[in-house]
Amino acid sequence: KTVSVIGLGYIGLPTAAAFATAKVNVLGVDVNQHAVETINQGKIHIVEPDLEEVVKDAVEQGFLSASTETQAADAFLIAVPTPFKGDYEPDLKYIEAATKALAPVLVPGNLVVLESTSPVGATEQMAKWLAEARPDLTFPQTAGESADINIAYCPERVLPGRVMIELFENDRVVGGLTTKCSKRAQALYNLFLKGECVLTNARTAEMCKLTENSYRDVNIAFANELSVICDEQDINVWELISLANRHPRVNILQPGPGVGGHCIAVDPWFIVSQNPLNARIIRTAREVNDAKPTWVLDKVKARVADCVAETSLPIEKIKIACFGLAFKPDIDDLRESPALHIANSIAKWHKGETAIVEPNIHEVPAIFDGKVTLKEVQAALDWADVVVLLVDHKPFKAIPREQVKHQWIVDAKGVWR
Ligand code: SAJ
Repeated sequence: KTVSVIGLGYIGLPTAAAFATAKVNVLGVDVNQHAVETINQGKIHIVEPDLEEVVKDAVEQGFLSASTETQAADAFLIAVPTPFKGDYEPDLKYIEAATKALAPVLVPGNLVVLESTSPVGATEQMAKWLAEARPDLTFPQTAGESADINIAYCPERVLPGRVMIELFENDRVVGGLTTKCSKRAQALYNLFLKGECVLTNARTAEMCKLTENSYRDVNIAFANELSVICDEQDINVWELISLANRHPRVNILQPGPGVGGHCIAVDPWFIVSQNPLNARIIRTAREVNDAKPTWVLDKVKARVADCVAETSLPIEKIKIACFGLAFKPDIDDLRESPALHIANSIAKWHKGETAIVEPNIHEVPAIFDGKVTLKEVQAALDWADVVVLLVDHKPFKAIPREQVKHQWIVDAKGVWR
């Protein structure tokens, strides 16, 4: 049996590696020549703990190889990006391109599984594209259970940083266009899955993925809204939440500088764009979370103004240190990071010096245009007048509160409260 994984990014590559650990022959396909060459050398082009070892072993043992060309296989998994186009509308162009590249190599008996986060109906659309490209084959939408080709949707739900654990252990939802499609996809994932593979239809599986990330977004928005309310009311929101969470049926998440990453800030819009009138809480949650970085930035400006007023120093002499750039704690991933965005806005706005502290990187990111310096934790604390905590990285949490003697603090994560 051969499985072809189309799209070798944050989801596709770990999934390809997972199949290879089950001694399945995996052909990875990606349009990125560099990624393909890197993988064929047993290396990886993304950052994810424990992935490189698994890819190296899989390539050395001959179970995994990569190519820019789609080739024949028994099953195909599509894990390409689904970005926005225009006004938060999902863009299926990469799914369409992958589908069109795959259509010519399809043979009766093949299974095609879509993994990309998708709006409801995307799997049916993919099946339509395949049927148009291959009128000589039969598909589930017209041939039902007797179709030549089986088609299903199976979203991933792994947490970046824990992918090589969660990929095996999490339960998965599989939604086929027919029952046989679901069962074949289930049998495929069961080759490596330790969690349970639960069956439904394609539309429910698509909505399930969007629902999971919207649920988290709405709950983070609740925490972020509370943080703004508590600031006005002179209440420590972190103390408040820890007290409220002592109620047996209350479990509030943590406020922060905003919501980053590539999923939680994106997927709810897929629901909103398909249901503009009904998705009211989901839309508002997105707006609340998206507004948080500007709120934090305004707090920083206010603290700097206080510092100017109280020290009588000109603003050019005020030194600001921003702690944390990553989109969440203890990772080096800066993509779609509210902390990075806030630090960059501070550096652009501030007339004096700005420093950044990010223990998980070694160079100042290009986005800062040379306007900041990268400092060590203690050096930055000793140097700065105003400190801004944006990410609750472990090394920041380890600093005793007495060491942060600064009078002007903006703490978006409640670490130095
Ligand atoms: N955040 C808060 N407060 C919290 C929790 C998170 O502000 O209490 C922020 C984080 O700092 C970060 C953002 O939310 O900026 C998202 O972080 P996350 O850890 O909640 O999620 P991701 O984006 O790393 O991964 C999510 C996961 N989804 C859910 O937990 C429902 C993961 O399981 C999905 O597979 C992933 O999205 C995805 O790829 O869809």
